[in-house]
Amino acid sequence: MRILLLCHSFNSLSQRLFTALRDDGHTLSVELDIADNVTDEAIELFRPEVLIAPFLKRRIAEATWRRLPCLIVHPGPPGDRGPSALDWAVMRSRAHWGVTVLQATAEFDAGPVLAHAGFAMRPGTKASLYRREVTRAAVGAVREALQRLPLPPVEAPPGDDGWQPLMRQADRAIDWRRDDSETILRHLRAADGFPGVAATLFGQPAHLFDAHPAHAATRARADGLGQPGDVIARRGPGVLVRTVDGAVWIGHVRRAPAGLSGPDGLTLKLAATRAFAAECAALPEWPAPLERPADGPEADWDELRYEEFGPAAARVGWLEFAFHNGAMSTRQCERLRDTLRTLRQRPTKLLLLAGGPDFFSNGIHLHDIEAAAPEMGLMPGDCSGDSAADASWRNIHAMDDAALELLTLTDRLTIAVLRGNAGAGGCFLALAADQVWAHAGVVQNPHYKNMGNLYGSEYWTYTLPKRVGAAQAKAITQGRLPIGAAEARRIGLLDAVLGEDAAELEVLAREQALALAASPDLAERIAAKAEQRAADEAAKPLQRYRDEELQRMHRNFYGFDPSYHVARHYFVHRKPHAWTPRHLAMHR
Ligand code: COA
Ligand code: THG
Repeated sequence: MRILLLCHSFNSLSQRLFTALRDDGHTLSVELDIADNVTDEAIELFRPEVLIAPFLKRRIAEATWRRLPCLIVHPGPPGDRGPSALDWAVMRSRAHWGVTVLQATAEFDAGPVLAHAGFAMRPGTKASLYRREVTRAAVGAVREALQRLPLPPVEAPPGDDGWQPLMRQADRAIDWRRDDSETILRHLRAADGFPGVAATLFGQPAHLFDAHPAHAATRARADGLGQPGDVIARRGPGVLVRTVDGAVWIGHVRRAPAGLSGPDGLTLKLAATRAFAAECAALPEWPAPLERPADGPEADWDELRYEEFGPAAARVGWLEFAFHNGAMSTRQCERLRDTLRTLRQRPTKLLLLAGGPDFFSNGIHLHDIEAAAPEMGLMPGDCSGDSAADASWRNIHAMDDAALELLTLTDRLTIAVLRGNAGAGGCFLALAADQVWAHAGVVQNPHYKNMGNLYGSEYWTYTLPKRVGAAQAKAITQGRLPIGAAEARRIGLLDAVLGEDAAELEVLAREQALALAASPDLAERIAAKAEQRAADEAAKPLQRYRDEELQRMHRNFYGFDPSYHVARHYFVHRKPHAWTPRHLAMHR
């Protein structure tokens, strides 16, 4: 079928559907929801048989939904309607939730239901549930809905939720003096990644994000310190806030209204320890041990976590780096690099790099970089050559240093395990490992050009052509399109697709890693890897790849063309697109 995706932005769900439906053999094109006449024009040009709206905030015009079937993907079960579906589900601690594919009619989300799929809820953030459970269910439901076309709509179980209004900050409010940790966590999870919960921190207004429970040891240590609402310690990006019954970690905040403010009057989302740097200076650092279990009494929250398993002769290391939104600031890159250095001492045969549960990595931290730019006036390009360029330069070097640790770890095998999506530099960080494994739902964007024509770094000019060949490397980087797991496997960007989601992948990756670490030819494989690396180094040193890439990046950051600075500004402030990028609007 010819399918037009109409979306507010080409977000993760839209990208997943785009890759899945193309895999199924459909012909896809994308139009961003800019104006009704632009949508009309897209329909004229592309002549789709069906329009799918995976992520749409505006009403589809009557002339459009009368002209062709328009399928709305709603992140709620049949009968549920409204713009804050998942927020309410998390807030109300619903045990099960779902996704509905319905036909657009005059009333929001009230049209005939074509398909729906359910899932068990998990104590994660709204954004995490959206990227994992909702997205997986949506792919299934959309496929089912397409098979039903042009049949009459299916019978759906009558929903009892009905219309739910837009959730307001008043609905999200927390009271440090009254609410227990569970309530605070629930409210913050329902508001994460957007819009956060308006509250106070250090007695100052801020929107809070990225909350995590304090585990047993931390709670014991916090006992008796400060009053509910007081910040008592710091760790990584986050601060520890006392609650009436313990404490919670707050990883990220948007301060208001002082400092650099975006169009919505709030500052950028930054690590709490950065946004409140002055206030945090006096706080004690309460580190968590790097090596610790994921759950149980010894579990604890931090960005990095390491564990080992397997017999002494076939030991496997598992390193997680759960950086919020997969964005890696200079500080985070340095922490990863230092951790990789210490792990060289471990007697492992295999090191698995498991990234975060929602994202593997999205490369350099664009919000952190933007925060280095002075307040920008009418000309966003004015900031080229200022401290945002310096911050970018430092971040790229730190990212390269982390990739280099992997590339030069030649006395064991390394495997990137993609539990979530990867973008830009994050994809090439994965390619610095010997193998890349992912589950079927992982979408990668292994290119840089969408961010103001960045040239790219992370030794991609070494790793990408080596893996996929020069022609395919060119097609990927010029094409700028998201690549699903199946296609990535076909073209050699992935070595294995294990399981349907992150949970299945985690189990299968551990099994396969143990088998690989115990395989009789492992020593041979490691020797071959070291030899290959030495031969590659002799042919062209890694430093030269790095220098050549950085020469181009220097031009992107400091040169005459401000495209990168403009694109970054638009990205971090979520400014709406004025037109659909041409690599997506294929009909144009
Ligand atoms: N730096 C800072 N923040 C980033 C980021 C980065 N590199 N990549 C993603 N994010 C943030 C987004 O701002 C957004 O923030 P929010 O929680 O406030 O909403 C969140 O992560 C999710 O991003 P979003 O674009 O909504 O997710 P998605 O899954 O729909 O799309 C990408 C994923 C990778 C296509 C998109 O995030 C992207 O283009 N990222 C930039 C990649 C890049 O150019 N990196 C720099 C070059 S190395
Ligand atoms: N029929 C038609 N068009 C549609 C839908 C439909 N467009 C997309 C829409 N479904 C997806 N669902 C919703 C449901 C409610 C709202 C938006 C999208 C909504 N919006 C508020 C408004 O427009 O005033 C504002 C919400 C906000 O600010 O985020 O209530 O079924 N034809």
